[in-house]
Amino acid sequence: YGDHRDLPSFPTRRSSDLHRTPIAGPLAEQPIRRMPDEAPRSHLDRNHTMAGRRTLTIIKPDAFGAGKAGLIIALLEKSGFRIKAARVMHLTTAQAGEFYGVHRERGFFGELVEFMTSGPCMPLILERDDAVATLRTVIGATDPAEAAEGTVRKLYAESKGKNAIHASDSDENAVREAGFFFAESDVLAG
Ligand code: FUP
Repeated sequence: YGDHRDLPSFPTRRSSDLHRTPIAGPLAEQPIRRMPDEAPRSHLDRNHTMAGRRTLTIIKPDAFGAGKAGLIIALLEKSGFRIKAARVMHLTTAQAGEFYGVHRERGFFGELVEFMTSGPCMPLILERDDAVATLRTVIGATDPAEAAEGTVRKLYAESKGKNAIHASDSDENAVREAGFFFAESDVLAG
């Protein structure tokens, strides 16, 4: 997912940290880098920047059905993301198949579509600097058994198939996936 060198590493606890606020998520103690206030940019320039600052996530049917949406959103917000669009919906088989079309030939495709249509889910567009790479860090590895401590999947996923959350894996896919669920008029400006 691009260059990870400037991504924050997971905080580790030291005895000198004991007086500090408990770690609430993988990026909880990391400062949020903000865009400096700048003179207005050209339309193209602004769109380019916004693409890099946005990503698409889905709180999947397992987590949504278990009432974990609020906890997951809290962790995402503590990680510096701001919600630009959100909805709740129950995907049809056709929608889930199209969304995960890249996996159509994989052995797990049928199970994946069945799972994604098993109940309502919650797609959101999220914004912060380095949105795609940062969210991938915050959600953790596809298989929760391999996910780092404090990640969404470590905390809330039960298996590689039922893994609580989706996150776009590139800026290009973020734009495509955001367009799958939201019209431009659904997305907060700014
Ligand atoms: P991720 O980007 O981490 O969501 O993982 P992938 O794009 O590789 O896979 C998409 C979804 O397919 C996963 F979220 C769950 C499902 N999957 C399986 O069920 N089994 C696998 O071996 C790999 C993926």
